[in-house]
Amino acid sequence: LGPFYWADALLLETQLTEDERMLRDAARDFAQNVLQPRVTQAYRDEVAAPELFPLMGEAGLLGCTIPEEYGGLGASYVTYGLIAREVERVDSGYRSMMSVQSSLVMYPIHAYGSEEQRQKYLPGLVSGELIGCFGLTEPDAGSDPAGMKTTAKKTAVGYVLNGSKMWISNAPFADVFVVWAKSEEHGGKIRGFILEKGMEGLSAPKIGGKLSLRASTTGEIVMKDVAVGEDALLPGVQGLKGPFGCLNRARYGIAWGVMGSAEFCFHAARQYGLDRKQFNKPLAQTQLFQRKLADMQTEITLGTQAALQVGRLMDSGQAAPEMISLIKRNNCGKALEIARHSRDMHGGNGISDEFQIMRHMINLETVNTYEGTHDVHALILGRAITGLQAFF
Ligand code: TGC
Ligand code: FAD
Repeated sequence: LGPFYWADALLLETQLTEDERMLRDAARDFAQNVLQPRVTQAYRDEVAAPELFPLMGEAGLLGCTIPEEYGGLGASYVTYGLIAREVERVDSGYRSMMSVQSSLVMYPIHAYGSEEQRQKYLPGLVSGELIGCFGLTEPDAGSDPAGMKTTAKKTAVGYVLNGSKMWISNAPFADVFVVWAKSEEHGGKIRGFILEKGMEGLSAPKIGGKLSLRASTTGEIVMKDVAVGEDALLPGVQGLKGPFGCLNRARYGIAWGVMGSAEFCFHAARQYGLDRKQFNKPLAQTQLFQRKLADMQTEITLGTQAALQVGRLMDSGQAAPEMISLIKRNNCGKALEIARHSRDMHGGNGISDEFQIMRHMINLETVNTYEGTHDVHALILGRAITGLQAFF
């Protein structure tokens, strides 16, 4: 029998290809050298950081699965997941900026867009010269996006959009807005449109007062008679399967990303327990502490293995949306639990931003909610298990 590595209990490392490890290492270097030094202050001050996009682009973090002809790396979904894990090891908000750009903006333009739309937007989005956002959620339509009120009306030369979107990552500084609306022309079916910053009637005010995900900027999208040409319509999809096709990719990335946050919290709790003595012995030498560490290690090991398996299935075209619900839900829930335990294990220091645990913990509250809440994913799985939908 071989040795046991506490930080890689089932030897995930040996299951990755050389290319995957190389791109993962590059992402780790970028995350640790560029993102980590700025995150504490950025979080305190709720700093908007559009300048990070070109840096992420240069480091190959944006749209890595997009084919090379549009500037991407043509990398695997496993690579995309590994990158998300490295970025979220620093902060969920930075991963959010990256995954919205990659899965929610570039993916639909590539999968559903015309060749002109691909040529026009993808290279700039890959390099980070353009910043994108994705507008699905509305003030009165969150878990139930079919209830959206945003409309697109046909005109002689294109469409006019009216409505508002809520809780939209990157919106206040976005150049490209992928927005979903009910199209009258298509019998009220949901269609995707690409809007651009500066269009008359389009604004994206920032949402202030967030106590979570403060290093990522969130806004509304307000559309008042925004007139666009025919070329703004994403021609390749109609219905909710359009936005859900994007969400499949982003949710999968989140399942990896939150494991990065959880690993940060686990490693920090272990080190803190080894360094700090109470009752004349290291905290890590107590049974309660060790049990918590064992639980953390177990959940992270199972969560990353499951994410890797779903990634391999995505790369071979065999992944089902329910598999993604399973890992998004479970990994978010477990990461949140791990962060809460780690916070507790750090005692009073656990509430200080210097130790970073509480920032991860509060971020994970958002990650557990967006892209389908923990309970909504339970209902998606429940429907698949029983054949009965329990949403309404
Ligand atoms: P339902 O009847 O289930 O489906 C309607 C149509 O959509 C198709 N579909 C899917 N297609 C591909 N992938 C999936 N995962 C799909 N799920 C459903 C389905 O086949 C059907 O197609 P068709 O052709 O028959 O019309 O729809 P429903 O209205 O009953 O929906 C139920 C529910 C709860 C599953 C769904 O609405 C849901 O997932 N709600 C959660 C909403 C959500 O995740 N919002 C995310 C907003 S974006 C975001 O949070 C970004 S944060 C990013 C960041 O900052 O990192
Ligand atoms: P609701 O749908 O009102 O849910 C409230 C509670 O009710 C939840 O606990 C939920 O699980 C529960 N619930 C809902 N339906 C049921 C049911 N049928 N049975 C039992 N319980 C139910 N959206 C975008 O489109 N683009 C973005 O870029 C984006 N970024 C975000 C960034 C941040 C920081 C946040 C906080 C959100 C973001 N979102 C974005 C929105 C996010 O996807 C929604 O918040 C999420 O889908 C939940 O919707 P809601 O907030 O309206 O909650």
